[in-house]
Amino acid sequence: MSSVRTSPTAEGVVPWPADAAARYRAEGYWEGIPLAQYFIARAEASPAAMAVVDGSTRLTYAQLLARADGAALRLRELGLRPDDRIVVQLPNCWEFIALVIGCLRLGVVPVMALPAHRDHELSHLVEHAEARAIAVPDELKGFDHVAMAHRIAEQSSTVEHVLVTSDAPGAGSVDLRQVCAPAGDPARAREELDSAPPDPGSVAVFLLSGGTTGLPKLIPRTHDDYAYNAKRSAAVCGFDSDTVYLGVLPLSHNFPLACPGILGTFIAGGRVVLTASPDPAKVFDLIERERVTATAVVPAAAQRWLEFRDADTAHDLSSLGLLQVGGARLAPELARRVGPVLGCTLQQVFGMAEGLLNYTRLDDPDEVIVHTQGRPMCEADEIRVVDESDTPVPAGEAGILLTRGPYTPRGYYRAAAHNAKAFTGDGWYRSGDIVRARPDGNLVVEGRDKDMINRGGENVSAEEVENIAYRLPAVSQAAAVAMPDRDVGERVCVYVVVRPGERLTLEELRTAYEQARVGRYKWPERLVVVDEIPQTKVGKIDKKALRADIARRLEEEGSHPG
Ligand code: OOB
Repeated sequence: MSSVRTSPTAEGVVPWPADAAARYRAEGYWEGIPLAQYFIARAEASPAAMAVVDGSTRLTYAQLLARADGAALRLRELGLRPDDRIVVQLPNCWEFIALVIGCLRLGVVPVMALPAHRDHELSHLVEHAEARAIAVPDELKGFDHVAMAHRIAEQSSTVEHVLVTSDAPGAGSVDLRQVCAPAGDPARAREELDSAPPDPGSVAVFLLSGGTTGLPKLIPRTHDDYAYNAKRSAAVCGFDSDTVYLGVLPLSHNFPLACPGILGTFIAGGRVVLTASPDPAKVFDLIERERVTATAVVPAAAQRWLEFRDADTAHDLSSLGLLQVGGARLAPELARRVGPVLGCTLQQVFGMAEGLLNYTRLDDPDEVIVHTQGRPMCEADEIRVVDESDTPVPAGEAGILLTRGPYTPRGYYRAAAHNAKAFTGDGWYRSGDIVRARPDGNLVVEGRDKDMINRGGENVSAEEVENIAYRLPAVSQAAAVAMPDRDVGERVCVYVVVRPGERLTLEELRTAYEQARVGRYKWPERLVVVDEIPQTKVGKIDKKALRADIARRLEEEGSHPG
C-alpha cells in the first residue's frame, strides 16, 4: 500500500475526525487493506475453491479473480480512472460480482443502484455522482434497461459508456461479459493491478440511502470501513470456508452485499450462490441442490417462506443453519416460527446503509432472538437514545437513535445542507429510528421519527412521493404516509386535497408516477381524497393523524392487518 493517492472523490466526503480515525486504526478496526485484497488472499490460499454459483455458471476463486482483474483492465482501457464512478444496476448475477471486485481493484467506485430504479432515480444518481459509465442488464421483468441507460447517457455530460449483460449487446453498448472475461495474461494483470492499489481510506462503494428528503443520497463507504463491516459481520454470523451463502435480496443492498453478505462470505472463504427470485419453491430447490447454509431476507419474504413450508415436505432444507431477517420490523409471531418451521437459527438484523449494524447473536436465548433487533456488532459503536432536543432519555425508555462508529460515515456525499440536519454537530448520525435499549444492551425498534414508508424493506421517502403528486394539476395538497399491510408491512398511501371542480382517481394518480418514470415500488397503492389535511400546531402536515386515519379506515373495511 505504498502509493497513496489523493482522491478527487474526497472533496464531497466528510472524513472521520483525525482522533477518531487514529483510534479506529490503533484498535485494529481499520486494517489499512484495500477491500479486494481480502478476496485475493482467499484466491491465493484456495484457488480451486468454489466462489460463485449462478445458474449453470460455476466460478472458482481463481476464475472469479481472473474475471475481476480482466474487468479492471478493460475499464481502464475504456478510459476509467481511479475514483471515477460507475452506476451499477444489475440483478443478482456473477457479472455483478466480477464487475464490483474489478472496480475495487482499480479504485473505480460503483454506485449501487437498485434493479427497480427507473429514469427518475438513475438519472439523479448519474448526475450526482458524475458517473462515467452505467452497467445494466438488457431486459428485466419486461423492462428495457438498455434503452433507459442510453436515454440517461444522452442527457448526461459525463457518461461515456453503457455496459450491458446480453447475448447480443446492440450498437453503442459495451458487452459487459467481454469486459468480465479473464485477462489475456492473468499473472501480468495481477501484477499490474497490485502495483497501484487504491488508498484504503478512499471511497470503495457508494451505497444508497432511502433518503428522508427527496431523491436517494449517496453514502460513501471507504475500503477500511466497509472491509470492517463485512469482516466483523462474518465473525458475528460464524461464517467460515464451509459457508454457502444464498444471495437472494438485490445485491446492491448493504444487507446482502456486506452484512456479511457476499463480501463477508468471500472474506471467510465460503461460497456464494445467486438467485434473483425470492419465490419459495425456487429458493428451496436451490437450498437443497447447493446445500445452502445461510441467507438473508426481509420479513415479507420470511413470511412467504414460512407459509410455503407449512405445506411443503418435498424439500430437504437440512443444510440451512441461519436465516437472517432484517430491513423492516419482524413481528414476534413470525420470528417465533422460523426455528421450528425452517429448522434453522433466526438472526434479527437491524441495520442501515449509513453504517450501524445490530445483530442478535447465534447463541442468544430465544427470548432475545424473538423480541429484540439485536445489539451493535462492534464495541466501538456508540449509541445514544435521545428526545427531540437531543437529550438522552431515561434508561430503558424509547427515544430516537443516534450513532457514531468505525463503519458509520460522518456525512452523505456532496450534501452539506442535508448533512447539517442528518448529523449532529459532533458527528452523530440521526437514524430517525425510535428504539428502546434494554438492560441487556439489545435494542427494540419501536417505530420511526422520519418521514418514510418502509415497503417490504425498501425505504421510500414521503417527500419524493409527494413531489410527483404535485405534478398533477388536480392536486392542491398531497401527503404520503405508510399504510399498514399484512404482506409487505407498509404500502404507500397518499392523501390529496383536489382543486375546486377537479377529481382524481388512484389510476390517474399512478399515471403521474409512470410518466415521471419512477421506480414502481414508490407508486401510491391507495388514494384518499379529503377536504382538508390535518396540520400540527406549528402548521406542518400532521402525519401522525393521517396514519391513525388510514389505520381506522382499514379497520372499518375489515382489512387491518393487526
Ligand atoms: C437496511 O438498510 P437500509 O439503509 O435500506 O434501511 C435502514 C432503515 C433503518 O434505519 C430502519 O428504519 C429500517 O430500515 N430497518 C429496520 C430493521 N432493519 C432496518 N426496522 C425495523 N427492524 C429492523 N430489523 O435495511 C439494512 C442494512 C443492513 C442490514 C440489514 C438491513
